[in-house]
Amino acid sequence: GLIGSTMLATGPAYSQQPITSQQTIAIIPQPARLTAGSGSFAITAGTKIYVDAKNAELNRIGQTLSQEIKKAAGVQPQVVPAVPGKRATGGIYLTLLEPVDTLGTEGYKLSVQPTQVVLAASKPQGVFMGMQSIRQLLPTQGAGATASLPAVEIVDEPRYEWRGMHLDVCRHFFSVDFVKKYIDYLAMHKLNTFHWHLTDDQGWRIEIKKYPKLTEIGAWRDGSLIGRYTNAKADSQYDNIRHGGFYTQEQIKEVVKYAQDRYITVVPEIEMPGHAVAALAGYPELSCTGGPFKVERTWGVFDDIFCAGNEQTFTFLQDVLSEVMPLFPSKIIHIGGDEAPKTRWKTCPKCQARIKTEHLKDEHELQSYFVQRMEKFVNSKGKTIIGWDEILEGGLAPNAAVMSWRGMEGGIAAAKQKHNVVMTPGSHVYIDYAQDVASVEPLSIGGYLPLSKVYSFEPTPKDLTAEEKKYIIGGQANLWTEYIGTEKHVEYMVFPRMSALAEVVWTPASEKNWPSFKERMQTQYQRYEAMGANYARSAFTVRQ
Ligand code: TNX
Repeated sequence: GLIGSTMLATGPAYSQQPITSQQTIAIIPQPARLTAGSGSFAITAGTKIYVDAKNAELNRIGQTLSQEIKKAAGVQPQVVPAVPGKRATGGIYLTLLEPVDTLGTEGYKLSVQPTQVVLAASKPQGVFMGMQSIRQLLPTQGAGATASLPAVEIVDEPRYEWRGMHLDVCRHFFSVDFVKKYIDYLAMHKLNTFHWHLTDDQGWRIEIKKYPKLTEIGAWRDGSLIGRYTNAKADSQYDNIRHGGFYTQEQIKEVVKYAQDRYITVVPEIEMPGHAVAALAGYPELSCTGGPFKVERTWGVFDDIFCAGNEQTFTFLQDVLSEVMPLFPSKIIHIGGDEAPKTRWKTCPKCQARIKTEHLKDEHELQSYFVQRMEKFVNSKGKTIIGWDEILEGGLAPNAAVMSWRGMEGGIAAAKQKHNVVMTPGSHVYIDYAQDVASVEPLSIGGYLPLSKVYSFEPTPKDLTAEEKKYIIGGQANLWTEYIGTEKHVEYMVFPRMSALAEVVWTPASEKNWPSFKERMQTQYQRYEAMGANYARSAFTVRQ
């Protein structure tokens, strides 16, 4: 049934190993290559962080490391320019490799010896990733004067280029400060893509100057549904508490800059043609019926979507994207595409006329026409699109990437058609699902998704050819927030599953090891505690 994990029930018993220096090394995600050394590097009041002179990025990374050391060790190392060709004993060196190494954009080498620490990479991104590993070598609680780093040699690089976490800020709104905190969480897990779900039926969350009603009207709803997942509309089922909020373009820029400083790409999602009721509440003329509409107070899939027969729809969406795209340096823009019922299009004269004039077979091809038109526009601005796997129906737009959420099948089909794919199957990485039996967990959607199942996720399907496998660019976990209205609840849902995801998308498959992960998680929990982050203690519960 839903609860029961054969992996947990029949997996090898993990025997306690004797305590060695190796055991104090608990890095998540597990690095590609790691060899424990002997002894340790002592952090003292005199410890300095040396960075390549005049490299602003390395200097910034050095400052971050210095603050992290302060938290763990009580002393705050000074960040100073390195003298070329000279390495002082007792120094922590952050440096770029010359000539550029084979480690790629995000790879790094870290050598911790009793005499010095050297973190080297081809790019500052790599140094940033390595810095996250150094953070995890530090004691989890303030160890004061005795703080040290265990000796270790690491050569590391990520398995996938897209290592994503999604956050739905539409079903419930979350503040700029919390979004930044979420980005910090991604960074410490060496994740590099933040998928920001900005528009949906229950709220439009991004300021668009040309269409002020999107946020004046679309960002607010009169109440939320209390109780189980249902489309029931009885007034008594709503809390009648006005809920909402949105981000100004200035705030969006601030978040994007914050993420950029942490080498995280923010991918905005603007949903079309479905999940559009909040937009239609402000601009009902973009629907097939003309409305009127209210921002939805409940969850689910709604029949009223953008009208594909109406030229105004395309003008509107192009205008919206024209304001959105300059805010996000990301080369890729998410255009949604999921769960768009064809009910209205079937009876809409303009949509039917469009099907005729464009020689389309049916409404699925009409959605494909819709997406292809939007793709052309996005491509003309030098960017590309990604959409949920429904965009395969009726024919994939020529340059579109696919986010496969209804299992892996959509992703497999897209890879075979030579389109890039991000795997986010509900079965393994929908972290809005419960971490234990429903009776002991907060109300949620979707069933049981234990940590072991997230950990067992394999983004690249085995039955693809080597050539097809190249199109699987990564994996992502999604957090939909129908039932998640507080920051603490978001943290509860993402932790510890974010750690499992990190290991899925960063660590080579050969180095993944569930018993080792479980043991390293004991230290990771202490880090969560030190950060004040909420997490599900139920996550390791074994159910059979
Ligand atoms: C399906 S995943 C949706 C979301 C819901 C989610 C709940 C996807 C592309 N669409 O609108 O929030 O299920 O798990």
